[in-house]
Amino acid sequence: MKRKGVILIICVVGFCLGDITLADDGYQLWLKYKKIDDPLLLRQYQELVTSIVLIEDSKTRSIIRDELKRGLKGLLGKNPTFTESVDKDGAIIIGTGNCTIIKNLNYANELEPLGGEGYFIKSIKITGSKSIVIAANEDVGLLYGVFHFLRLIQTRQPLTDLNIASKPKIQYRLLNHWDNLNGVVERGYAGKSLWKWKDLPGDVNSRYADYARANASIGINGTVLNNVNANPKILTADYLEKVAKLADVFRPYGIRVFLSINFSSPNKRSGVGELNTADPMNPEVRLWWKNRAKQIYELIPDFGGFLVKANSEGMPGPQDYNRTHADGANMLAEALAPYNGVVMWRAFVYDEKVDPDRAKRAYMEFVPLDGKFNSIVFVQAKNGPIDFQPREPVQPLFGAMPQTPLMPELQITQEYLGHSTHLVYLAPMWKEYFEFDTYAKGRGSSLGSIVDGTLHNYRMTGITGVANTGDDRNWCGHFFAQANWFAYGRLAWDHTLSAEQIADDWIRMSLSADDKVVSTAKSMMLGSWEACVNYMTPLGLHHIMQANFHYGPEPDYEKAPRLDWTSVYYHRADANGIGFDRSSTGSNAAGQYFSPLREMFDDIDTCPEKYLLWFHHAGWEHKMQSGRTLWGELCYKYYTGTKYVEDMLNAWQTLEKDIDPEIYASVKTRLEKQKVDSAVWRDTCLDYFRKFSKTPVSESN
Ligand code: BDP
Repeated sequence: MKRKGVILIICVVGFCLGDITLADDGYQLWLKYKKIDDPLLLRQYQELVTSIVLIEDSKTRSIIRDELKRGLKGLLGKNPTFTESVDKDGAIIIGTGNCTIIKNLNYANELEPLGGEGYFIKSIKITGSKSIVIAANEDVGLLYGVFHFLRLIQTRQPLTDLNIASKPKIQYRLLNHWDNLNGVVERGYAGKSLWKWKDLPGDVNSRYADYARANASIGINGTVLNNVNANPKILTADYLEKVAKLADVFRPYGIRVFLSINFSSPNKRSGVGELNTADPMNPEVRLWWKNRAKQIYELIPDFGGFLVKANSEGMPGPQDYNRTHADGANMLAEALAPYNGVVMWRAFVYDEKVDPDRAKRAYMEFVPLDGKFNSIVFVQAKNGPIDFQPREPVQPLFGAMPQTPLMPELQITQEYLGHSTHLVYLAPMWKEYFEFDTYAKGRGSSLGSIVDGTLHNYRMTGITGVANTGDDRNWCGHFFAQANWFAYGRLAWDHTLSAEQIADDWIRMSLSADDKVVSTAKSMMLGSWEACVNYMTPLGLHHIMQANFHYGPEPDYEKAPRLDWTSVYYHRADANGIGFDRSSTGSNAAGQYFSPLREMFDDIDTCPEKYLLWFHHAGWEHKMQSGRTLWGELCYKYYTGTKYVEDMLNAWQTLEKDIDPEIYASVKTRLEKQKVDSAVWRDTCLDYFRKFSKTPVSESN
């Protein structure tokens, strides 16, 4: 009896003492601040960081102070001391140009080009003491600088000879939440909405601040709270009061709130307005929007603006009144103009009447409107011409609207990439888009240079990502999906960062800094997108997804006869071959690109194979660069994709002893499912296409 008691006590103590033994539920994302386990490095850091000089006179600075306390206590195992003067080595001096110490250091010239959000981090000597200065023009720049500084320690970077200056390449770096007011997240795979509308404005969930903090740590500065398929109710007084509460929480983190609006809100049929129309040319409608804007800004002085899905997938819009997208957007711009808000008008339109080829429609509707939008209107276009497919060529609108700031919409939530079940690291995909050369002004006209405004000198710049967050404890469902949120923020700040660098940082911050773990997890992540393309839609195939659900494959038109635009419409497999002819002999979507891209895509022999079946209906015997036939290559790609998933699972299993057990187990379960489901993808597609190719599936070559 006695012995049993002793054993029990030891177990309890063991559980309580070691953070290591407590499972990691993923809530802390990449802000875990686990103690540096290399004693030598720990000592070096402890010597270089002894005290903090920070005058605290704003909410943002209190946040900075708390973050430093939490970060340094965690990483270095010691509470930093806060002081007002520098008298020994190891002071971290944090301040804007107005702070006396920074002023005395004569940094005005260096601060000036950093703008409101930029910062620098420098190693300096003050009166003989080794110090580090984090300086910025605004408090929010300090917050970003402090997160960068903590990241240096989290990722085990040297803290000597620092000379870092950073500012965002893109001005508006937003998340779009496709969250409905009833709590259901459209295309959400991580639980319900984070916004507890029923409880607001009275009950302000502590998670709101955690959300803002996570975003600030990666430089996201705005959030559209509600679904683009907008419920008009969001503009009622009740909801605006709730929105204002969220805005109050987010403000000190540098995050502005935006709303998706329903274009017919002024119409009484929407249940919100009192008019008989929503025609953008009607003076009463225009006044309605102006009054609503005034009401919003009274509650939320820094409100960011409106996002609009109009005349798309059944949503109302100006075309209902024979007006153009520009008419609609400009009316809203007129209402927001007095207040420093913007309109983000989506170009996700694909009206069948415009052209039989869906891929061409947005370009055809929007290019003629270039130059017709008010100066505070963004046109927000998805990265590809169809719809967040595993791989698409860039939407040809980019480059073709030099007078209109185009804002790309990326999708962080994996609607078409295996939901939150598949491990798919999206940074390599986004990099492919940013680096895609549109040739809009000759060679070197990358998408990145359009988005950051350098190519066309845009008057404002922006980017958005459809969020993958929900109220699951770990925010994103799949642990690795957190990496996509992280990567989106980092790339929105600086699209020239490499996918590898971002993965490296994320793993060290979120999982482990152990070399083996870092290299194994990184190699899993880096090839995971290409693998997903291969087992879902290789060689330019697209949209062969189960109708609506968009998870599994659905290549057979017979199974989805209601939807004339799915499946067969896209893959067009027949006895001769497979693929959508978008060359000059077909829909000529290739003709929407700039030369020499259009010629390159148009010619089956020069079209990059990754886009082959996007632009061409290629024969089953078509010779591929590998020497295989198209059919052989298709089989090869599908098998390569599924093989990669098996390899990921095996690689993950080698980490069992090195990482947190809860993360290990949850990822393993998902990888096992991904293995099964990717094989279903492969087999369903190959079985189906085999009916046309009339050639057996070959696994080996
Ligand atoms: C599609 C989604 C749908 C969205 C739509 C959009 O399936 O849920 O409402 O895009 O972006 O990809 O408006």
